[in-house]
Amino acid sequence: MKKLGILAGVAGLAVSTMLLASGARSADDAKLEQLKQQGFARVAIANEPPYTAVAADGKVSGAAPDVAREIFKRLGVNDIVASISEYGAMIPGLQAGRFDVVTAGLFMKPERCAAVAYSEPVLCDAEAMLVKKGNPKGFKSYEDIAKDSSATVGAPGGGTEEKLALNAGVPRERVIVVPDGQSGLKMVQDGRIDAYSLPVLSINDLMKKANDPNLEVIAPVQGAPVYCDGAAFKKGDEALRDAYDVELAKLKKSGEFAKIIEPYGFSAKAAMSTTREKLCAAK
Ligand code: 6CS
Repeated sequence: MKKLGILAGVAGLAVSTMLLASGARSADDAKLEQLKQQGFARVAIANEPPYTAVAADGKVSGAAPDVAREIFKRLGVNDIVASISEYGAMIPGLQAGRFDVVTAGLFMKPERCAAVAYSEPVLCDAEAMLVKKGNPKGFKSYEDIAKDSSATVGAPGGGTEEKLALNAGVPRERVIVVPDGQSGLKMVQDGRIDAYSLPVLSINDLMKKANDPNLEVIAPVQGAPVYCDGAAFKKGDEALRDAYDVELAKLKKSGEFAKIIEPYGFSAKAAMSTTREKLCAAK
C-alpha cells in the first residue's frame, strides 16, 4: 500500500505539472485532473465500524468511504484506495500529501477546521462509553471520571474522546491511548481500563460483536456534544472540496445519501440539519 502511495504521488506530481503547462484553469483543477489520471483517490480511514471498515480480504466499506467512493465516481475518479491511520495522524498525513482526503468520521471542530478544508457534514453521532455491567463506578460523564482518582478511560490517540476527557479534567496519566476498538473492548473486559470511549455507533458495533453480558454501554456521555464529520481535504484543495460538495448536495437532495448511510445507523437528517460553518464555529 505504502509503495503504491509513493508511486502514485510521484506520478500525480508529474501529471499536475503537465496539466498546468497544458493550460488547466488552475492548480485546483489540476488536483481533480490528477486524481482522474491516477484513477483513484487515496483516503485515510481508521477501521472503526460503522464509520470505516476493512474486511479480511482488504475490501473497504463503512459509511464514510462508501459516500466518498460514490462522490469520486461522479467526479470521474473511479475508485478509492484506503490507508489505515490513527486519528491523530490523519491531518499531518493529509498535509504531508500521504492522502488525498480523510474520510474516516474525523469530527469537525474549530482547531481541525483551521487545519483542513472540510466538506459539508456527512456523519453525525454522540459519544458513548463502554463499561463493566452495572457501571460500577457510576460514570455518566467525563467529569465523573475526572472526580474519581482511581478511574481510567481509554480513547483513540489524537481523537475527540481523548480531548474531551482531558478537557473534563481527567489527568493525562488516566487517559489511556487505545489503538483500536478490539483493544479497547479487551482492556475493559480485562479490567485494565474502567471505560472505553468512542462515538455511540462505534461502541454499539463493538458491543454487538462482543456479545458479552458483562459489559454495558453508557450513551450518550452527558455533557459531550453531538459531532459531525466531513471529508477533510488539504488546505489549497478547496476547488476539489467544492466539487465534492456539489456532488454531496446532489446525493442529499436525491435521497441517495440516506440510502448509503442509514443502513449503517447514521441519520441523513442529522447531517442535513447542520452545516460546516456552524460546526466549525461551535465552542
Ligand atoms: O473525530 C474523532 O476524533 C473521532 N471520530 C470517530 C469516528 N471515532 C473516534 C475519534 O476520536
